[in-house]
Amino acid sequence: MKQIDVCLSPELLHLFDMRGKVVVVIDILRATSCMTVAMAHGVAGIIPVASLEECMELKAAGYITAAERDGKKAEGFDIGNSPFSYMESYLVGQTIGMTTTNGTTAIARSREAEQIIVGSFLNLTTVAEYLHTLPNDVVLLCSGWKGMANAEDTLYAGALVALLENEYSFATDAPILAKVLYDSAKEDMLTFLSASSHVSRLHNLNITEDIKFCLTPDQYSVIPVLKDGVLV
Ligand code: 3SL
Repeated sequence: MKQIDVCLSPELLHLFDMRGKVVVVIDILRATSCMTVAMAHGVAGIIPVASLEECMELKAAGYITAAERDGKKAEGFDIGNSPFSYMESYLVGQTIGMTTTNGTTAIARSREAEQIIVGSFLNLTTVAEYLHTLPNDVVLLCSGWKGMANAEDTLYAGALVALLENEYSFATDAPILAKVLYDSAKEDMLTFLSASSHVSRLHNLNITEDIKFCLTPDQYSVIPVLKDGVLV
């Protein structure tokens, strides 16, 4: 039987053997939601990089760039981290360089995995169906916030575990924790998350519509997959 595990923060990644695994990188608010939207709306590719410096190099090389730090658009770049920014027609067919506080760093730290894909509520069922077709063990990597676990990424990991639990054995107790969280929150995730740290942070930036949208399941049937350093 295939195994599934949940890594609650990239800081725990050194405890995981990623070889041969498929990693689902999760940053519900908002990096992996933005990546899903971008690919669904016709962006050709996203080059995820961990640092602002690497992203600036991509800008200098002619790419459109997206950069977020602490929830805000970083100065000197073209796009911030709202999913609605990625629905614009001028981005169709473009490749975007992207850096965010936690999401792109989580991708960079997953490089040893056999395959890296991007998950969000927006493509939840498509991700579950895709994993179902693969023989690999799976690690659900929650990007968290600056090394700490967070509620929204763990919630999404629990939603995936709920869809996959009949086909996988649990490698550790983390999938159980994530699923229990999801079961207690699934009827009203927005209310459940209202006391969470990142939702409070984003509310202070007036980003309520982003939060609601990022918690909406199954809006798209695309899965960004990392190939040669580019999400396509
Ligand atoms: O941490 C990240 O990668 C971002 O998604 C954070 S934010 O939602 O843009 O604040």
